[in-house]
Amino acid sequence: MAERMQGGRLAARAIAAHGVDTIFTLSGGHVMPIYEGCRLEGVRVVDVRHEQAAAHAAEAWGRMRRACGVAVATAGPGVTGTVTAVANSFVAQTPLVVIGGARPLAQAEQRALQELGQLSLLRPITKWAALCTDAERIPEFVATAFRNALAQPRGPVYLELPMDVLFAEAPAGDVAPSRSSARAFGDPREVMKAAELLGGAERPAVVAGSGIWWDGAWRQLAAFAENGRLPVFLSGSARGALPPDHELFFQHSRGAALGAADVVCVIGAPLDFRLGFGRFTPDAKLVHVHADPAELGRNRAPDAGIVGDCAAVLGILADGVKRGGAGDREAWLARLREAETAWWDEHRGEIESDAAPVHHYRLGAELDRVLDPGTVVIGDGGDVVAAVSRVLRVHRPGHWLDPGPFGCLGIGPPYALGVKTASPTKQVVVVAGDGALGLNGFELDTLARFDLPVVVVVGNDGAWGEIRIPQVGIYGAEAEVATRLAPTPYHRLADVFGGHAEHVERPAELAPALERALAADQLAIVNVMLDPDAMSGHPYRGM
Ligand SMILES: Cc1ncc(C[n+]2csc(CCOP(=O)(O)OP(=O)(O)O)c2C)c(N)n1
Ligand SMILES: [Mg+2]
Repeated sequence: MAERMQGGRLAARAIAAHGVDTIFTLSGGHVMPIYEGCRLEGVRVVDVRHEQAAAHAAEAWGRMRRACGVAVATAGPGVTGTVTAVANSFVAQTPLVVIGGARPLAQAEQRALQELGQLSLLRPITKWAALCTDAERIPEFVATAFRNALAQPRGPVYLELPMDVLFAEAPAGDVAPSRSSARAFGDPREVMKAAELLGGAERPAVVAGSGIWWDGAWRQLAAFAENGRLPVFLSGSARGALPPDHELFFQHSRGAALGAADVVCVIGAPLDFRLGFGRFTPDAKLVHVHADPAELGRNRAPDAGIVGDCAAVLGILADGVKRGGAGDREAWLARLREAETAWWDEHRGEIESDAAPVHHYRLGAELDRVLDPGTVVIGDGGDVVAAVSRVLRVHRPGHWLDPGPFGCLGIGPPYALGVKTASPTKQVVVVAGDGALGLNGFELDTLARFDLPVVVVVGNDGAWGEIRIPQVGIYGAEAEVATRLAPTPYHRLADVFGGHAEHVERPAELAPALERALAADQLAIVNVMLDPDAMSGHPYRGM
């Protein structure tokens, strides 16, 4: 006879069986048996201050491990609190399992405490949402949840475990994960077409997105680029997939490249607003590699459309572009390198600016100088993140995290929590706008409480800068409505939560302050006073 145990423990065992050693939650009576199950099964429970943060942290835990994290939210306001984070992962196509508590099934439709039709709320922003009504089937439902979250295209799922199901006892059955590791290699005809197009191109450009990280394809990407002598632009989690000093890595000449390319190859990224909805040169041929067939043809029909895993497809294409023989690319590569140099020359004054308050680009340059190449940097904010991301070099894939296509401010401290829990030995730095910090700033308490040494650099322009600057540009200086903040001394939050504090007003103070913060071996908050008008006239992406 199999041992009998509570549903909560069955859930915890199944979670652990999927390689998840930490869950993120905010407590509630409806989900209490899961905590006891985690205690007995050796799963760490990290409790946060808002359910949104639990789901963001679980998503980031997964991003760091290239796996799927778990958040547990109690019934009603617990589950509704996760909605923004679930939507963020839905839009970014990242895996996430959210387990929601619910009033006992026996009280359904009786106006029980915290009762709400949660499934129908979560369904439009998840790949899969289901209710388990039988404790014995919890392991099977957990396995189905993971399978759906991790299947391509990846995404968030929601599993509802009502209170009486979690408290009920059932025999402990098999909890092994039930998933296939099969990879899609792409339609051979399309792969061949892609190799021919790229092999024959005079002015190719490759844009590689987060799929490179998720599919573990950075080596294949490098071989593909090197064999075909293809210039590569990286976005999202793919940043760092080629090291910054790689001769085929380009960052600031993307507009020039997409404006003049004869073949554009987009891998592991959708043709969304970040790629101008695919409206680059009309004459260019498009090779598009994506795991989701519905993405091929969105905004622009591909000339070669490949549904597949980035590592599998690039592994074949790396040989294909070699056989196709790379035409003479050197003039094209030199032209892009010139555009690259021109960008740095144009911005050198800002990057080296000694002005106080600090210029956003100078902050980025000082971070680049001080940070170890193995640091994970999380960008959470508007202009400050845009500026830092243009100047800071990323050395390893998966080491730059930002809100992504949902543009979700507030991911900073929760992502840090997820990343630091997934990879405790990593140095983790959050670059947060003073505005963005407010959304989940109370997770600084969680970071301190769990003794997680993260450095939070607050870019303090006393404003929602990315909105204020165009607002003033459109409506005039008197029209600053809802976009000003106070010059708050955010470093003093360390007095409340515990941790190391730094306050920076001048560029020369930046490097020593950052170094002290990095060496502090505890939560450190570095409040950097930025020039609120420094980013006027810079390209704008926020509306
Ligand atoms: C949750 C959320 N609310 C609002 C916005 C709109 N928004 C985009 S950028 C921005 C300003 C960000 O201000 P801050 O974090 O201080 O960075 P700054 O631009 O000042 O450097 C806002 C409000 C958003 N993207 N996400
Ligand atoms: Mg700001």
